[in-house]
Amino acid sequence: MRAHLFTFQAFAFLFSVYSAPVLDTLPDALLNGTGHTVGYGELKEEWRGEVIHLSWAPRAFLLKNFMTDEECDHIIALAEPHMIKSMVVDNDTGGSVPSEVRTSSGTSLAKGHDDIIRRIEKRVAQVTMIPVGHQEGLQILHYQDGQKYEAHYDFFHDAVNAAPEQGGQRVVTVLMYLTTVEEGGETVFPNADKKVSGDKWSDCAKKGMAVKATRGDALMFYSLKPDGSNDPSSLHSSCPTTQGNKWSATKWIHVSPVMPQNKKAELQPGECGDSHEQCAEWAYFGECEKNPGFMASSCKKSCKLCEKLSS
Ligand SMILES: O=C(O)CCC(=O)C(=O)O
Repeated sequence: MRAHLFTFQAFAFLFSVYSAPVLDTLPDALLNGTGHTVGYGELKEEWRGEVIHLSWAPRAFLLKNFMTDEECDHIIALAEPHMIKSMVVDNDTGGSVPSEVRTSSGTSLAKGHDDIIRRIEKRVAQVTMIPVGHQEGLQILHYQDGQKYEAHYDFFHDAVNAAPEQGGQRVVTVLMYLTTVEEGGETVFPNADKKVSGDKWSDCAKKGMAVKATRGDALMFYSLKPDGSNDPSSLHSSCPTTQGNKWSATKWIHVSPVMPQNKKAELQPGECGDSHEQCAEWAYFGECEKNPGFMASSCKKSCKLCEKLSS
């Protein structure tokens, strides 16, 4: 497989060239849910790693050393006590159903779960150039003893999940590898415009363009084409993990903000807290300083005003 190396800055430039039609059709993608534009600079670049271009069909990039060992261990430790057999989306109802298509176990973590998760979410926003508000929570998967995830698309086939009020269609996926797999466990794209070959790949991986699960790396690929239509070349699967353990964490990013806008949180009378569910995210993006009037009345907890008010 031919790979091209980029620094993140070069990649950002390329992305702006290749993805211009997507952004033209997605003006909401530039809003963070507060009416403020989230520019590249505003996300305060922190990750400057190596980006390896994998293919254009699907549009896929490998982000080397995207996460630290501590971050990988932290996610596994949070997820491990809650792992259950994985479910898949039922195309007719939009609900979750158990399936032999995905034999791994999994769980999910709420967005903004803690400081470490927020830092990772911010990094995902930086590399995708789409604000955190467009991300779903983290999905964590664990595969062992030949467990796999058969070929599927990340874009939705049903109108329920792709509803505009839920953020619309998924546009891009960032799949983070939390462990290095000894044998198998590759993510493979059987409809890609190229195939891997050679002894280091499993037979399953050789069916298409594949990526080895390597701790700390992240695979970023697009489910939609630049014109916004579903990309059939984004079909992908997780090959059976035949030796070792595979832990992965997936971020799905939508064309519009996922969180319900202006959703009120329940506060007891006299309680000092946040009265919007988005307060933590707004605070993270600096709204306590940029928009102090609104934030001091609606997001006291996230702006750390409760301590001051009680003293
Ligand atoms: O774990 C993998 O390699 C694939 C995961 C996946 O396909 C997904 O989360 O949609």
